[in-house]
Amino acid sequence: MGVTWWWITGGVILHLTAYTAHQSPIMAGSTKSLAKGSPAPGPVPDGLIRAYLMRFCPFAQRAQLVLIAREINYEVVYVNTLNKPDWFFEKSPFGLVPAIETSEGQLIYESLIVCDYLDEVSPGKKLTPEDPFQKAQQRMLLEHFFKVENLVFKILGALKNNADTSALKAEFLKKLILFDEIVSKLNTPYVGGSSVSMADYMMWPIFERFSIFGVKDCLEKTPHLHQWYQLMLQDPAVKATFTKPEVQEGFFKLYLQGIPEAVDYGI
Ligand SMILES: N[C@@H](CCC(=O)N[C@@H](CS)C(=O)NCC(=O)O)C(=O)O
Repeated sequence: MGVTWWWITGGVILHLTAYTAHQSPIMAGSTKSLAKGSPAPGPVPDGLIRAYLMRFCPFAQRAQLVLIAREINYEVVYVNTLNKPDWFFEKSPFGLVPAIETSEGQLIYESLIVCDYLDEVSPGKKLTPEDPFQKAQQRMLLEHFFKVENLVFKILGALKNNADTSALKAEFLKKLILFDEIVSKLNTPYVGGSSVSMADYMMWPIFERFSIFGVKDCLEKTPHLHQWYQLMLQDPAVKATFTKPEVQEGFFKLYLQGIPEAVDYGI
């Protein structure tokens, strides 16, 4: 049986699972990410899923939210995405986190695909509705959300280039207000109904980062999303993966300067 610890390091919470029979070698207990030159991790112990993550990556957080919400036994290998080890491309061909690996050596990458896989293989109540129409509704809602997400990444691009972000932020607010109207018509506390579901978790990591993109105040103009945001803050998986804004900001400052150590900020 596995033993699970929760470690809180500089506001970053690590969920590490060690097996008495299969104590993971360097990675699972490692607090720093693996960078270029570091040896490839060994095989994944039986009964575990290994998640290749980066602490501050919103896409990686999606995977971690699902791993936690679905109570999956997993270990984490943190990868330095700013200075990647060569072997990482064998795990994730695009060189992106998240990716997961099973003890049979199956590899799955791209956050939405990873999350669907994790939800499908785990026993118990699924995060994605079984009903085809409800499932389609969640997917359509996410398509609307991606318009908001795309603008966040445009703002990120502008910040990287030291460009003015005011026009992009104004466009972002417009899109967020439109999205708020869509969410208001759902008339449910979570976007998929009365309990948290896959779409909520796919959206959350971007909302958690609103402050680093300088758009957190937009939530004051989007009451339904603001209410949803407050509700999501109470969710156990969100609480377990939450990174304080000041820690996010510390990472982000270094990240914008292209400093590879950014990914280990706070530890
Ligand atoms: N579409 C991918 C995006 C993942 C992604 O962009 N991850 C970033 C970290 S937040 C990464 O690994 N970047 C490394 C790189 O761009 O080389 C997904 O949804 O999983």
